[in-house]
Amino acid sequence: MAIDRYALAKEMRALRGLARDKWQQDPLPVGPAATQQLQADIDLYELHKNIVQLETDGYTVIPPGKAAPVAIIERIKDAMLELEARVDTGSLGSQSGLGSTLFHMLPEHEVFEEALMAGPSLTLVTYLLGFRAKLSQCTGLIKDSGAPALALHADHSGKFPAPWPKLSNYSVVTWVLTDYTRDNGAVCVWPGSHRWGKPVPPDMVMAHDHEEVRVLEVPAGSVIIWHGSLWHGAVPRTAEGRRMTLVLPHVRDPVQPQELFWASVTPEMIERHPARFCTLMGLTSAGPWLQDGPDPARLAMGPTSGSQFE
Ligand SMILES: O=C(O)CCC(=O)C(=O)O
Ligand SMILES: [Fe+2]
Repeated sequence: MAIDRYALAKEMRALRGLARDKWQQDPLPVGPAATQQLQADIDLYELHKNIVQLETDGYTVIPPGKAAPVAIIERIKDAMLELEARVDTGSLGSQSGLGSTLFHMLPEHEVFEEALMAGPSLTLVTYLLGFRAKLSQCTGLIKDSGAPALALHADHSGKFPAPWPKLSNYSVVTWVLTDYTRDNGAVCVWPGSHRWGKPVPPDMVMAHDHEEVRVLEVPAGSVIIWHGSLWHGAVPRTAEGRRMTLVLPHVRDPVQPQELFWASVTPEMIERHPARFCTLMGLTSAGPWLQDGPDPARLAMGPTSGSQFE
């Protein structure tokens, strides 16, 4: 049976109405005001070195305790393990390079909202994708001992045709939940590759040992963020035990997110966060729409001046 499009439009209108009310108290900036607000946030959280590293290397790491108190890490892990026990991840295969994968976790536990809204990481999302960035996935990765390498790739691959523009359109925020070492199957990156604007050539996808590839040996609690054109992957997990990771990819305003957050967000979730949460959920973007078409009030919330930080 088809989805009732009139009922769906009505439900979306109600949620978007809540988003519009939030926004009226606390609108997101456009034009020079967006740049000024971003600069103020970078100063507030002392992220200047991270911004330089995003420009030069295409990725950066926020140390444990800076994005959120370290206690959040155990709470995220507990929520993921509880979900893993409840959800069937078997078909996805824990022996793939991504590990067993828990999709669309946001509505399952409030701790994921806390991670999403952490000021320092969200500021780096703004730097890469603008204030109107939307959450694209809230996904958990669990890799067991013996998990193979994840092939080198850029996250823009398979989404946007190359040559890719200078700006990122898709950026992953990675919450490292267990220590990353080479034996533990850490993420690895090719610093500076984000400037080439092209996919990893087929003969390089398993070049994890190339001298330019850097294994990110960082402790649990670190938060990594990268530009969508950055070449990265993961080395195999040879150590005992499990590697756990929360990945929060984000997209720019006009890009379609991979997970349907507008379909699972609740009025209670909207109520407990600032207006920006509604934008992350896709509730202030012009689309998607049904027979009701784009609401002019929502069009007015969109990016207007062409600034990369809107
Ligand atoms: O944590 C990993 O193994 C890398 C996952 C990845 O490539 C990504 O999140 O874009
Ligand atoms: Fe990736």
